[in-house]
Order: sequence, then C-alpha cells, then structure tokens
Amino acid sequence: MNPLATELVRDQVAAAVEEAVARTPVSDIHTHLYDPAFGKLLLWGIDEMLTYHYLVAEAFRYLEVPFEKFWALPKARQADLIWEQLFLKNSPVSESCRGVITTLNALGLDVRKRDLNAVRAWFSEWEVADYTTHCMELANVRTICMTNSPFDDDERPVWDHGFARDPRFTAGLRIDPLLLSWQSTAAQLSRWGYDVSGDLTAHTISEVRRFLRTWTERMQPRFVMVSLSPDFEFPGQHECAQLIEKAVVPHCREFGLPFAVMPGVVRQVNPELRLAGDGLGRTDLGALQNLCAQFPDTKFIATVLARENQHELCVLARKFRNLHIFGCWWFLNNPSLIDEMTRMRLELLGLSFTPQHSDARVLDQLIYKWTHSRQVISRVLVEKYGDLAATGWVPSREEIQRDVKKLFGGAFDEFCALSLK
Ligand code: HDL
Ligand code: ZN
Repeated sequence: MNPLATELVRDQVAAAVEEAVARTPVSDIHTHLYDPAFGKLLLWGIDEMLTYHYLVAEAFRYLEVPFEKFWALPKARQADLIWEQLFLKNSPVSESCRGVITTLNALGLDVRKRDLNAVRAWFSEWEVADYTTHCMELANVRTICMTNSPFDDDERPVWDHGFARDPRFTAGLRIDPLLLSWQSTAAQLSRWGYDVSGDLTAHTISEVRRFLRTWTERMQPRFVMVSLSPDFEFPGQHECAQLIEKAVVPHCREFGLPFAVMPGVVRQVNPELRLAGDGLGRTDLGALQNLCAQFPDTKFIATVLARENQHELCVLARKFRNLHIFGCWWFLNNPSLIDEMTRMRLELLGLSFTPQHSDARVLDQLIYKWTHSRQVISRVLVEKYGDLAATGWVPSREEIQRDVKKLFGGAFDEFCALSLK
C-alpha cells in the first residue's frame, strides 16, 4: 500500500478507535461504591475526594502533625490540610491529585480560583440520587460492581432489612475475614447461628457453604472475591487454602460464579495511616496456577498488585481458559503502568481480558479514573490497531466498536457466562 494511503488509513483507524473508546459505556467490575440505598456508605463530594486514602498517604509525606491528631480532626479539616499540602503548597501532579482536578473540571467547576469553600458550596446543592446519575453519565459508566461484605457491620443491616436494588449496582461477595481470619470468623459465624467449630470438620465446611449460599442468594453477586497476601500458597494445609478447596470452589462451581482472587497486598504496613497503610509484595503466582490447574471447571478472575507479576500473569492467562485477568489495581492505576500493562495484555491475550476497573471509593472518582484510563487505553489501542492496519488487515469501524465493547465489560460478561463443566 502506498505510504500516503497507509497514513490515511492509520488516521481513519485512529479516529474510529478514539471514538469507540470515548463513546462505549463501561462496566466497572470492581469498586467500593454502594447503591444509594446504602445511605452514608456511598461516599461523594469534595471532602471525601480529598480525604481518599491515596491522598492521605501522599499528604503525610509533608505533614508533621501527629497521626492521632490528624485522625481526630473533622473530615473537612483533614481535607483542608490535604488541600493545603498537595494542591496549594505543592502542585497536584500525582495521579490521585490530578484526578481531583480532572473531576472538578468535568463537573464544570473553575479550579483556577483554588477556592475550596466555593467548591464545597457547589456540592452542597446536590442530592445523592441525581448526583449518582450525573457522575455515571460524565464517566460513561454503565454498571458499578460493589464490594459487599457480610462482615461489615454498617453494610449488613441494610441487607438484613432488604432494599430495592438499583440495577446499575451489581454485587461482589467479599469474604476476606472468612479466609484470612478463620478462628475469629468462626466465632462470628457461630453467633449468627452457623454450627461451625475452629476445626474444619466436614460439618463445619457444610455450614460455611450454607453461609456462602445464604449471602449468594441475598446479594446475587457477580463473583466471590478475596484479596490475598503475596505469600498465599495453594494447595496448602492452612485454613485459607483448605476453605478455598473445600468450601469456596465447590460453592462457586455450584452457582456458576467466578472466584475472584487479588494477591499481593500486605495489609497495614503502617497502621498509623489506617486505610492508607497497606502495602504490596511480589506474589508467587504458583498458587494461582495450581488453582486454575486443579479446578479446570471453575472460573477464576484475577488482578495482582505488584508490577513485577504482570507479565507472568499474562502468560498464566494464556495457559488457562478458566482464568480472566482484569484491571490495573491500586498502586498500578497510574498512566505509565496502565500503558505498560494494557500493551502487554493486548500483545499476549488479544481481547480476552478486562483492561481496567476503577476501584473507586468515592462516587466522583469514577469521572477521573475512567477519563484518565480511557486516555491511556485509547492511545495504546490506536497504536495496536494502526499496526494491524499496516499489515493490510484494516479493521472496520464496526469491528473496532465490537472489540472495545468486549474490553469494557463484554469479555468479562462472556467469561462469567462460560460453562466449563
Ligand atoms: O482490597 C481491595 O479491594 C483494595 O482495592 C483496597 O480496598 C484498597 O484500599 C483500595 O481501595 N485500592 O484501590
Ligand atoms: Zn478494591
């Protein structure tokens, strides 16, 4: 093909990719947001954005105030300190800080005034129901998957009471305490009427499965999820591996649910930072490999926290059709790493993965997390589809739209619907 024609084709393909990425609504498969029916659990507004634990960690790199004194302050005062340190005394160049500005711009606020109280006044005009729709429209997010824990004392009563579900909010059954703190969780299960003992007898396992069944029937979750430390081992004789093998995997197989594993987190490296105090470690992905190999009829979805694990995770996904990888999780959710990971995944997995989730904890964050991710994903796809077009295989606008829909939730839906039995 002559060079001019090639350039023209590349430009046309680029325009089609950019349009598809901008216009395709996304299914956000992992967040810490809540259906508005959960009331105060759904965080939103400028003070929640500024006191997001990512910004707390960054602010404490400058703050001299004792941790306990900071935590004793009202949220608005905490936000004042963070605003002062990360926005006024230092330019907001970090991903989390730039995200706040991106969100405020998208909401139509003039950040050049740097007037936090004026911003607060604007937010006070909103009702959460309208604002939820507004944020989802600006972020072009179709559905939001929550992180739902039966062990959360604030969340459980809402499920106990029952509520009319907002269909835009799907559920994820999160079971960290069950797997990671079995002895104390067994006592809690007993208080809830499950006949369990600290030993994982056959009866205890059957009661754990009754617990999982009860909450699965209640929540109708998309998956069962757990975050794991970097040194998680499977198979193993420790309680976590035994509960996964004897209760969780059989439950997921029975209900046709994926088991979502998120290895790599080291909880409370610095407890003074509270939610901001978690760190990461390089994971031995042998455990995930063993899970996928031992249970070929069970679906696993995975995201891993260390950058050093990403190539290995892609290769693992090539080996196991029952493994679907997703997202640039937490400390990976930065443009440089989203670029590297998305490029690697497209080259090794084609379209059989989910490039991103937001992990949003504050509703407004949907706007920046998806704006920033779309910018990077679009840039990578323009290059990849341009490279494809240069071979003479020129993808049509419809094919590009089809592919982007897969990346923005379609491939995940197909994987969840897969029957491997
Ligand atoms: O365990 C998780 O789901 C993590 O995403 C943590 O909630 C973490 O605090 C977080 O919000 N990361 O983005
Ligand atoms: Zn999360």
